[in-house]
Amino acid sequence: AWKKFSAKEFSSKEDFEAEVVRHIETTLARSLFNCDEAAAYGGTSLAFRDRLVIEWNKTQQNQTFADPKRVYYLSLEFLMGRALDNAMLNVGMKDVAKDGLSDLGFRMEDIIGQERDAALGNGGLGRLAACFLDSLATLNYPAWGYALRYRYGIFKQEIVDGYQVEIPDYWLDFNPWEFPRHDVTVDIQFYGGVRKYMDESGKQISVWENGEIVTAVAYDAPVPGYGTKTTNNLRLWSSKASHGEFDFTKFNSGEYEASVADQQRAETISAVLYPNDNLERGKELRLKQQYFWCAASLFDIVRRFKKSKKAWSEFPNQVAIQLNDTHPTLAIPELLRILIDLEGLNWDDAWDIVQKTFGYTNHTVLPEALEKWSVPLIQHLLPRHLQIIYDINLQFLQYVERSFPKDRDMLGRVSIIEESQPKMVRMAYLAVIGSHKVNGVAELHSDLIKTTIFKDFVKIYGPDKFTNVTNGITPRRWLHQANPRLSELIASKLGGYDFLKDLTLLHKLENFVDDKDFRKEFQEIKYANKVRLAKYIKEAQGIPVNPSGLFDIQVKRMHEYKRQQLNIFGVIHRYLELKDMSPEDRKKMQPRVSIFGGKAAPGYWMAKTVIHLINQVSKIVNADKDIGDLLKVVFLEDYNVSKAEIIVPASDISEHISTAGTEASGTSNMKFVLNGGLIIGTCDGANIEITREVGDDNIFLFGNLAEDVEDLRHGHFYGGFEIDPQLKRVFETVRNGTFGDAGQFSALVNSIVEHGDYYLVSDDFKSYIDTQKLINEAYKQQDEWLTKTITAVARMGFFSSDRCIEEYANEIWNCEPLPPPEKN
Ligand code: DL6
Repeated sequence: AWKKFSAKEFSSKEDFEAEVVRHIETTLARSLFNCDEAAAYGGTSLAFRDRLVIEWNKTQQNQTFADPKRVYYLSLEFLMGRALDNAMLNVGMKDVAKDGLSDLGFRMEDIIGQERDAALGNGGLGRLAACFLDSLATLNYPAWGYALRYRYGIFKQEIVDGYQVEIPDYWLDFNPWEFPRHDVTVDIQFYGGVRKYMDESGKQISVWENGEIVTAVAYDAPVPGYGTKTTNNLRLWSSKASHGEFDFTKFNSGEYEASVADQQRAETISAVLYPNDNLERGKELRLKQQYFWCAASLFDIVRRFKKSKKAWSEFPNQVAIQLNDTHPTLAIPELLRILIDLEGLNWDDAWDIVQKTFGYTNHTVLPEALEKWSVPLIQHLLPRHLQIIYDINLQFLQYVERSFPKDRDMLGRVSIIEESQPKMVRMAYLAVIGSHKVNGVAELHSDLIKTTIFKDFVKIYGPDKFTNVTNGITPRRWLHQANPRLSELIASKLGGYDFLKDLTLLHKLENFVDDKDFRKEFQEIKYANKVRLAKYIKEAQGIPVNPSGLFDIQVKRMHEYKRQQLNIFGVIHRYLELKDMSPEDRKKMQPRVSIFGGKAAPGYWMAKTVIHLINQVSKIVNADKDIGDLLKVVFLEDYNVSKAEIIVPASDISEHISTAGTEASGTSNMKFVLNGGLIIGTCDGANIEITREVGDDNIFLFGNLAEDVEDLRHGHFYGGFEIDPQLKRVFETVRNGTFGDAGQFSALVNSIVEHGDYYLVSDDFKSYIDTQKLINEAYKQQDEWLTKTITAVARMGFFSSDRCIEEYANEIWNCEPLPPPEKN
């Protein structure tokens, strides 16, 4: 039996079918006579899961024996999407499963479509974490992810009368991919007070006591690598009351509600993902989530380290912890607390260990996204941690004072504590001070953090503490899984699928740019992907779109800095132009389908107004008989990872049009180009490096540069400014009610006309619509367009998340892969 299960593969489709049937009948207790797609999904998942579990156990065993340096990726968000397709791809038996399911009377796509997305994230930051897990396993790094097991992930978006409505996403009804570890629990303390005393040796001891205890329970999910048996672990913490289910004393005295109140309060901690992207709201429950997750994860990491019986000084040689943004920054004072209060180390030794252990990734320079927590709140919730934060600050400021005796203002500027009312803890500063490396996520962004938010810290620590790791994406999900035909075509030309493990091999595709058969097939695949999306749009949204039109796609979180408003104003401008034309002139125009998708944070009113405007424009334009196929506008409901897998391969152009200097990197820009679409974009984030790689002939850049943004904003306020005349006309149309009640959109227009146009929509408008015209013309030259897209795909090798992980491993974590033993 061991032999049979030691392979990651099914030997035949019959084997697979037998496993599926066994699981349906026994594990799921379903009769084969009423076996529906949900049951077939269950059976298929469990059959593949069995294979993963064997390798997962072996990987963990192998890592325990070898005891290498491990990487721990602390991220409050992992936007994993669906697991079954990924598992089939990595186990490598998708074809066998397809045939087997067909014998059983099911289509593979339908079965894959049964799975709920694991949507434990908001956007780019969470999806990046998921890509990193895939690369860490594929490259055999001993690595774990740690996060929270939210009962509700990001909400489901419905559009009702053009408005966004949020529906809770309870995704855990049936989740075969997680394993509860009821034996792996950690008690986490909140509130209480700190008692200090001197021990016999005169050493000061701090005891944090009399707090409220909540228990963290581990849930594990396997993370399989591609083309390797390494299967890593994602550990999610769930909260529950420490004293069991409910309070019997209260229950027996008839206080039924009170008897379960504690339990509910405890469970609330891991109940729901905060649905804000690039925005922090400072809610107590969010801080509780952060500490709960950091403390449970650190306890787990320390427990594992202590099993090795190594000296504490070895800790940073065994453990690298990456802070994905500032959300896990409390891990810094928590590790100090463990080392000093619980393990008895002195401050200097503990601090040395902490700094060597942590690395911090910054993902934004937007002021509204930089985390600050009020001192009174931390004092109340985590009294010992506040003391430790003050101690860190004291040591740090003394160091700064010694190093820069003449710059007294610097102390106020760099202090972890902001002297506001109430005082605030600046989490990004704490993260910089407590880590040995700080990285940004694209070149421009990494430069910007050094000259803006962390300028003083570069002076203090020197430039070497700051580095760049440009983001990447996993080609397994974002090429092979999302676009299997393109992946197959590439494999046929490059002699196999090695490019999925070394994406730089794509460069060899340039040899086929002029190959007639290759070109034809490449073009056919794009068309087929557009047909697939058109079908989806018809089914989901009821809008018929012509797949021969230019598909222009902007899918991402709704945010003013991402400028979906610029896009929709551009669409209105195009609509007005078409209306102005004679029917003959119209015939010469390039048909276009403008596709939008993305969620707005529930409390972000302006972003919701943009969604509403897009839907109103869609209603009017799509019904206009003069326009027909020349312009269709679609807002795709509930954009998520699995929908992205259908949308991304179908673009001709995708929009990455943030105000320069605001989008740290972007990662969907990479996905679209890798799938044979071109970009219209600003000189922002990773667009700049994409341009460098693909060549400026193969991307459409427009707009002002980051270095000019401050002056332009200043000019708006002090010099006044003229709104672009073509944009003015767009505004008049919005104001005259063409797209419904003008009052609803007045704030949107006024934010530009009257309130300083912070995001430079007017400044960039002309350049944007001129570039869109260029695109129309370029698209008509289908042959040249095809050359551009093929060339761009061939040059995208740099943007694999495998490359990122190698850079993190070499420059930040200082750790090595641990390949699975040859014979196991
Ligand atoms: O690094 C991943 C991703 C970038 O690609 C996006 O450009 C950036 O906006 C996003 N940042 C955040 C920051 N949120 N917080 N906190 O989501 O990171």
